[in-house]
This record gives sequence, C-alpha cells and structure tokens, in this order.
Amino acid sequence: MKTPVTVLGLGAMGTALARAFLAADHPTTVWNRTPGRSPELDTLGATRATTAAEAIAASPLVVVCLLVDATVRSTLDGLDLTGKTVANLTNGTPAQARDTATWAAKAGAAYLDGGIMAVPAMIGGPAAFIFYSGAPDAFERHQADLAAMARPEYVGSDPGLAALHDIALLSAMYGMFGGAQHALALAGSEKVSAVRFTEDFLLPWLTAMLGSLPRIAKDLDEGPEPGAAGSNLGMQAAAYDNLIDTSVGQGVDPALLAPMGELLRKAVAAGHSDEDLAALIPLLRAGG
Ligand code: FVH
Repeated sequence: MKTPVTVLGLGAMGTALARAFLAADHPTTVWNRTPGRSPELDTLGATRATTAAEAIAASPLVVVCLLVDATVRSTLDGLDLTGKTVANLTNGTPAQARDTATWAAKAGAAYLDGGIMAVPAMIGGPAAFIFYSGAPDAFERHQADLAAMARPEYVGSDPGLAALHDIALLSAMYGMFGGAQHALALAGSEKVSAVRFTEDFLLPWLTAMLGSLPRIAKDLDEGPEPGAAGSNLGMQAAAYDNLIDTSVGQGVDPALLAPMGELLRKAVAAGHSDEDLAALIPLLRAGG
C-alpha cells in the first residue's frame, strides 16, 4: 500500500495536490477550514476529516498548503505532530521557513519546507517541480511520495533554501511579466494587435534573449571574459533613455522600467561601461 498522506488546505493548489495523491493511489485524508470545499475529492476517494487534528493523526506525511505562513502556524499550533513529517508548501520567506522549522522541531515533527513551481493545472504533470529544504532524512523517506505531486528538487538542509529558490524564480517571473505588460501597453498605445505583437514578436524576442542567461550566470560564477561584452553597459545606459522617453511620449507609465535605467547608470558611474549585464547583479546586493 502507498504511504497515507494528509493534505491541509483545499484551495486551488491544495485541491490539485490532493487530486495528484489520489491519482497515484495514496490513501488521502483532507481537511479545509471551510467545510465541504472541493466536493469532487470525495468522489475520487478522499477521506474528509472534520478537524485538522483528526487529519494529521491519519497519516505520517502531512502536506500543508494554506494562504500564508501565519495561517499555517495558527492551524497547527497546539496539535500533536509527534513522529509526523510536515511538508509545508505554503508560500513564504526564508526567515519564515526557518522559524517554522524550529517551531515544528519543538512540536516533534520532521520539517520540510517547499516552494511549488507550478500552477494548479500543472500539478501531476511533467513540467511541475517543487523545491524542498530541511530535514534530509525526512526528504529521503518521502521523496517517492512527494513525487506524486511534482518532481521534487531538494536544495539543502537549511530550511530557508527552498523559499529562497522559490522567491528568486517568482521574482524573475514578475520581472518578465512586468516587462511584457509594459511592452503590450506601448504597442496598444498605437492600436497594434496584441495577439500579433505577442505571437510574432514578443515571444520570439524574449525566447532569444533568455538564451543569454547561461552566459550571464557563467560570468557571475567565474568572472567576466575580458572583451566579450557584445552589448556593453555604456551603450545600454545611453539607449535606455529612449525607453523612458518613448513611454512618456506614448502616455504609458514608465514606473516598471525606471529602476533598470537607474541601475545601468549606477553601473556606468562605477566603471562597468565595458562590461555586460552580469556586472549589474553585484550592484543589487547590499553594499554592491
Ligand atoms: N495557485 C497558484 O497558482 C499558486 C502556485 C504556487 C504556489 N501557490 C501558493 O500555494 C498556497 C495556496 O494557494 P491557493 O492557490 O490554494 O490559494 P487559495 O485558493 O486562495 O486557497 C487558500 C487556502 O488557505 C486557507 N486559509 C486561508 N486562511 C486561513 C486560515 N486563517 N486558517 C486556515 N486556513 C486558511 C483557505 O481555506 P478556506 O478559505 O477555504 O477556509 C484555502 O484552503 C499559497 O501559499 C500560494 O502562494 C499557489
């Protein structure tokens, strides 16, 4: 028999996680603050607990997927977690993960913090993955069970590391969407078709530009190759004024673009004119 699992929280994501466990034949107990949510899980074979305590008692592996960190602590506080592995997939900060790990250890649980890199429709599919950090033995024990939801990626015993990876990827995503949304606002300022602009130009352009990321990462790890900058920062800083001026001229708020212009100017002022985009990253760190 597969490992029994409990899922606390049946929002859009918790429901998808419970469905994935049921599809992989794990005996699955579910609990949600508001009773009766996601009734299709009952038809699929889930056992519905009436309290969080009852749900936790049912399984050695407890997956938690609630709105924010504070709801996790208010839900679990005072409950018996002795001998359980808690995999908390609620979005949070590295500091919150470390605090919750300390709290969980006092409550007798092995703690894994997780960061879900998927939307609900992707759960159980090949593109979804989940970062984990925390108790290495608990990860080893439950790796195959966790794989029912998404490919598990263990990133270290410091419980804060999964959240760090998760938040870093979300930061990249929001930066990318912010840029794309600004581009669509600009195109729309002249009634350019959003569909044609996106399919024929925006997606191919972003895809081509993303190809430069491995080289930026290599420069960061190993130092820049002298004279290799095909698009030096001095040139980029000078051209960047055109992005701001065009936004203003077209009646589009340049707020999402302005910080990058400031960073480019800071890099030039610090003597990095002949370098490439990797030179910006140390400037983002405290004291950079
Ligand atoms: N959905 C997504 O695209 C993203 C993908 C990446 C990971 N996130 C994170 O997953 C957590 C849950 O997100 P969700 O999409 O399931 O969110 P909702 O559908 O809004 O459901 C929220 C659940 O949390 C329960 N809840 C809220 N407050 C409390 C509380 N004080 N005590 C106990 N439970 C609480 C809520 O219960 P109810 O309102 O139905 O009673 C839902 O079960 C989240 O961290 C994302 O950032 C999702």
